[in-house]
Amino acid sequence: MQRALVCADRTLDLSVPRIMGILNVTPDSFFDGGLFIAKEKAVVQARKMANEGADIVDVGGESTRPGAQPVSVQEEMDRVLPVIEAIHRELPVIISVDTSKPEVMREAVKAGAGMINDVYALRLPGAVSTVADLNVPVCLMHMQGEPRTMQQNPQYSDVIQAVRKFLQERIVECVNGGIDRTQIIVDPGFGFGKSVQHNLALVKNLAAFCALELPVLVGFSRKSSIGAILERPPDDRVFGSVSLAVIACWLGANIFRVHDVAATVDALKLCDAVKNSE
Ligand code: 8Y7
Repeated sequence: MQRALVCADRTLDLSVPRIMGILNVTPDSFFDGGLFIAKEKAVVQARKMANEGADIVDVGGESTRPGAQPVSVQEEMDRVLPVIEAIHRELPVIISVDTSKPEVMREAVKAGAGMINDVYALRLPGAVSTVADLNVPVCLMHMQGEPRTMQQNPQYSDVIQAVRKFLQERIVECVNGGIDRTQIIVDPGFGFGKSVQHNLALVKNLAAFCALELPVLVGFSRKSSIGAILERPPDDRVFGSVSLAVIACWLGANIFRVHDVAATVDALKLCDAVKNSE
C-alpha cells in the first residue's frame, strides 16, 4: 500500500493511523444533527477536532441515516460550501466532502476540499469521471441497498466475500474511468445494509480488505451495532467506539471516521506503538 495520499494542496502521510473527524451540517443526523448548522459553529467544532488531533474533517450536508430525507444539489451546496471555505482558510486539516453528487464534489474541491467520501462508491451518473477530473483521493464505501431501506433485514450468503467483490468491482470501474489507483481508499461500510453479526464479521475479517492493498477507512463511531451490544444510547457509545477503532487499527485499518477525536487519538497512538514494538 502507498504511504501517502495527495489531497490537492495538502498531503496525508499514512505511516501512522489517521483520524477523520465527523462534521455534519445537516438538520437531521442521528447524533449531532442540527448542532452545527451555522457556519461559525461548524468552524468551532472543526477547530476543536483539529486541536484534538484530527487529520481530516469530513463535512457532510446530507444525512445517510436510515429513513433520512434526500436534499437537492443546491441545498447541499448551501450547507457545505461556506463551511469548507472557512475551514480551508482557517485550519491546516484536510477537508473531505461526504457526498454522492458530482456537482457537489466539483464545487467542494473548488472551495478547498481535498478528498471525496462517497457512501455510494461513485455509482451516481457522472461521479467517476468527475473524480477522475478532480484528481483527489476518494473513499469507496460498500452499501447494500439504499439508506431508506438498507436496514430492513439485510442478508448475505457470505458478507466478507460480497463486500470484497463489490469493492474490487468498484476499483476496476474507477480505474477504467480514469481514476488513479493510488487515489482510492476502501471502506466496508459498517452499518450500511448490515446486521450486528455482519458488522462484527467485517471487523474480525478486516484483513480481507487490507489485502486489496489500498488504504482502508473504517467508520463505526456510535453506530447502532455498538448500541445493540452495549445496550446504550448514542451519547454513551464512546468507549465502545474507541474499542472497535483499536481492534481495526490492530488489524491494519488506516483512517478512522469518528465523532470522538481526543479519545480515539490516544487509543490509536498506543495501539500503533504496540504494533511497532519488537
Ligand atoms: C460512514 C460514512 C457515514 C462510514 C464512510 C454515521 C458518511 C453514518 N458512515 N462514510 N458516512 N464510512 N466512508 O453513523 O462508515 O456516521 S454516515
